[in-house]
Amino acid sequence: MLRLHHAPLACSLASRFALAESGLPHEVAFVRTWRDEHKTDAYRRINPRGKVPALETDHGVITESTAILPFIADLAPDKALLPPAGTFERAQAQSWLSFLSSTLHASLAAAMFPAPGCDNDVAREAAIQRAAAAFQEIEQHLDGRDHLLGAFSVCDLYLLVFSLWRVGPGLAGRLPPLPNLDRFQQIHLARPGLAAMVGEEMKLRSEA
Ligand SMILES: N[C@@H](CCC(=O)N[C@@H](CS)C(=O)NCC(=O)O)C(=O)O
Repeated sequence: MLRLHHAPLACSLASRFALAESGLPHEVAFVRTWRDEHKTDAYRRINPRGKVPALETDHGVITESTAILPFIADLAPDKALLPPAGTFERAQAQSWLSFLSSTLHASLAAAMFPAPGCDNDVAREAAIQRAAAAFQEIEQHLDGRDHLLGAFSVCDLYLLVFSLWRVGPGLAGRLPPLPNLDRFQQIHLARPGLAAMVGEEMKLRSEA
């Protein structure tokens, strides 16, 4: 059985989306980060880094979205959530996952939740500029396209989460217009069940 440890509306939402799209049997364990549940000894036994996502599998725990998303895709080959391993297209998928994680996510996190010592206007503005540049690159790529790759993949689910974050703390109204990304968000949120998950998680977060 797969068990995803996931904080509502966090980056781990991409893994929740991917599990739903895979059709694999799974459970979702919500981690209420606003109650510091990710800092408890019990959670650190699952992921010593105290971060989400963490995916419990029959073989052990996998952390990091860029490992979890391909793992889920490979467990459900009939759903074609990623191109087959060993192909050029798979390397392109890996490239997008890395860019989304190490460039887009990192800059958005620095803008929304600055580390101690970086909570000042200069550092925040620099992070917003880095996020805007990453979004701008994606915006150009999406011109005339509905997907990051040639077809739907977990890369789209990962990008969908960061697209939703655009209205998050410290970011709303600070990014340039991104009409291709708006269209992308609308298309992918319309996939069965995804908008309902976002609604459920917004309710959960409203208790924060
Ligand atoms: N590179 C990791 C990043 C994980 C990460 O930063 N998760 C955030 C939520 S988006 C988290 O757990 N934050 C809690 C904290 O740092 O206290 C991944 O993509 O899985």
